[in-house]
Amino acid sequence: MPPLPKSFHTSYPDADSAIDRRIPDFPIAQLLDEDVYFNTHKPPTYLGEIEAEISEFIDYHIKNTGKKVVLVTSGGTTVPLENNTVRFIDNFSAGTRGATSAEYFLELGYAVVFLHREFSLLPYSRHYSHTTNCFLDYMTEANNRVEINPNFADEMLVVLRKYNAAKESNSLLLVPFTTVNQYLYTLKTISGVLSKLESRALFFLAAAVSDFFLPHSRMPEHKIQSQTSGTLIVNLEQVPKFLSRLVDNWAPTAMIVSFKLETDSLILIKKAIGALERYQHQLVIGNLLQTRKKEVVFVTLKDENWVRLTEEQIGKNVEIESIMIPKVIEAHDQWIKSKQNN
Ligand code: 9Z3
Repeated sequence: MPPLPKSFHTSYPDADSAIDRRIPDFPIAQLLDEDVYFNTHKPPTYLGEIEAEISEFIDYHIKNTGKKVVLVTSGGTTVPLENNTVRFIDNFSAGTRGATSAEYFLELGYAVVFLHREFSLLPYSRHYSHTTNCFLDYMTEANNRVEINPNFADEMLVVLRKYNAAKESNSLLLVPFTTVNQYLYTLKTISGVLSKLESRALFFLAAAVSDFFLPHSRMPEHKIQSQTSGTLIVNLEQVPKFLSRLVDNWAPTAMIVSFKLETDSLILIKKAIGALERYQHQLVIGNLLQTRKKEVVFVTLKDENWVRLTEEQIGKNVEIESIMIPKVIEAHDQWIKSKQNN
């Protein structure tokens, strides 16, 4: 696995551009909102670097392994309120769904581009990085040397072997984002490269993406001062619906799976069907915030299928992604076949 690009961090605000009055104001909803968005928001400065990495990764797999490739998106996007960002709005997601799913895709033979919120959970390291333990709790001292605590060693060996297999086969590429702007530009760029694989590309969009954002033209350069206004009223715009661009233009022959997150069980299926009708993609996986680790629902325009862990599976710490991902792969294989028959 190549290391994270070292020359930048997505969590640092872009102080150079501050407020730039040459960028036209963000107009209220109109046709082709996505194009307006890209015309009025600058790409992250490191985008070219990421594009080169992804192209190299995809070309490697086209030439050497013939693996199917999945883009897994993971974690929440931020919406900065200031250009030199002190305050921002965040979306809920620890990155568990994405990081866990990536591991099962890798195990089942996919190459994985992991587009994730920087510092959220990562495949393999997730087993150790965000637990309540300090990482030193996994160590012990024996004969003046540091060793792995025997209580964790067996499980760690299993994880280590899978991690090494992914690394040695160059099957995992980590790509970070922090803000919704970085996410959207990077998604667009990756889609362009992945579209080369046509139906053998799969999009698994588990990231929790902001629905609202503060257009660049209205963003103050410096920290908002509390003395001046007393109250803070923030007027946000809707993030344009990028899924339709992805389905229609960026990667029109890839299979696209999106997630629908709700907290009210009464509207989950309706919202999932609404998304399928609107974007015409292949599959929506619905989940409720409260039960997302125990049950999800696969929704297509033909049917809905619940995947639920049994009490016994929950007791044995079975991860729901170990059941979900083989089903997604089955659907992807059918998608590939249907495209070959066309
Ligand atoms: C999800 O629904 C993910 O499964 C979760 C995973 C964010 C719930 P965790 O990272 O949580 O395991 O803690 N992701 C999609 C959320 C989302 O923003 N969906 C949009 C929507 O529901 C469509 S892109 O409208």
